[in-house]
Amino acid sequence: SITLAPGLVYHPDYLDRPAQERLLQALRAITKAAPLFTPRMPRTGKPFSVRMTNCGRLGWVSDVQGYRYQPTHPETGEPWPAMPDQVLRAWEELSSYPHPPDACLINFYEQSARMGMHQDKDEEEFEAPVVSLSLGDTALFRYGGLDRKDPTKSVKLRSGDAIVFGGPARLIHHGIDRLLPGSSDLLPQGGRLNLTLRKVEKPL
Ligand code: MD3
Ligand code: FE
Repeated sequence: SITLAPGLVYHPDYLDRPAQERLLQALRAITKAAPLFTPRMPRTGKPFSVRMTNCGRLGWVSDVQGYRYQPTHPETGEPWPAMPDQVLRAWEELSSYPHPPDACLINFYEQSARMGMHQDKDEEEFEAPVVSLSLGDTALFRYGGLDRKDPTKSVKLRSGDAIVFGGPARLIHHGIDRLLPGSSDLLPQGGRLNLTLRKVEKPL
């Protein structure tokens, strides 16, 4: 693994190809039970270009009312599917955090999708890191500092890569500038899936 900044640890090729294929199969079952939805910006209702779903006890959603974690899918009203064992094992191996994650947000990027620079601060427990797993096309990931104006760096996130943001990196600004089309043959139709594993609530 490579430490890119204090608290920011990059694990290139964390999942080998068979592990990526197993995770993709698990995600197909999850999106069947909990279909991808199009989140909307608070107040304006402007749609995100990324579609999302979740697994685990809590899921992140965004609509005109705001950002929040909730136990049910915003369109079906059903509880989120369970987190696959493979995902729980990745958290145990990468997080150095002594409790299981509450939430796994699954982001799906089509070729033209982007995610603007933001901080992840809808959680209560900032002592837990966020663990990200990437599948499919390579993404150009940008990260900066705690201040929106801090200088930024870019790293390519490839299929099978993991990246962990903890400690002093937990609240940095970050986003996805673009995908590199045709960079992976994992997804038959192209595009990218990203999983972010989080502890949302303070442990008892
Ligand atoms: C840095 N997702 O879901 S993953 C997000 O590729 C999100 O879909 C991007 O940003 C994606 O909120 C980036 C890498 C990542 C995830 C969480 C972080 C970087 C982070 C939390 C804190 C700091
Ligand atoms: Fe984020």
